[in-house]
Amino acid sequence: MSRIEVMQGDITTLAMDAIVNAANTSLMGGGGVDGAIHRAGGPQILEECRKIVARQGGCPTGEAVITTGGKLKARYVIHTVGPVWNGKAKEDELLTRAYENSLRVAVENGVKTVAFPNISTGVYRFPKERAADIAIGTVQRFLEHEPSLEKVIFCCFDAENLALYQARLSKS
Ligand code: AR6
Repeated sequence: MSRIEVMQGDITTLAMDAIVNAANTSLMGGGGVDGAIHRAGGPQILEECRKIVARQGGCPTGEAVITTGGKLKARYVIHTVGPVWNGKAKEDELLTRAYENSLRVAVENGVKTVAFPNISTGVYRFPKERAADIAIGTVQRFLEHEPSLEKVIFCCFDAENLALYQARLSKS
């Protein structure tokens, strides 16, 4: 059975070991899924983000950091920063690294189940098809050599992303 699943819904409601946040380099919150996670998880998440910022000065694009899930059902939030789409080749690489580093941080913290939003496909305008190919390919490659991860869910918010993920995952 595949360890990868796709669903449509609000990632803040999921009872996973960790959910991933599509944050920005400041780690100080924002709109979209970032705003939803901080609202639902409460101030403890921002408090931990502030400590990370004090320690390392934010989170560079393509990197990932972890905090408590606060009031969420998820135990942890893994904050990653996807690239802003400008049509340059390095943005594919940065999106790949955002997924890889989120998975690496998950494994380092004993996470067995993790849900991803469709990173960079909102405000950051990364083309959805291209982002879906990168997200699925990166997670599949990572899982090949990482048996400790039991489940990875792509939590799509919009119907367009859901259809793209379903089409790709039904073929693989
Ligand atoms: N659950 C799951 N997915 C969601 C939710 C939700 N509750 N809300 C939105 N999405 P975006 P980005 C989807 O814009 O493009 C923030 O201001 C949304 O439909 O949240 O990486 C940050 O602070 C889209 O498919 O993130 C950054 O400044 C996906 O989540 C900036 O936006 C990502 O859209 C990051 O931009």
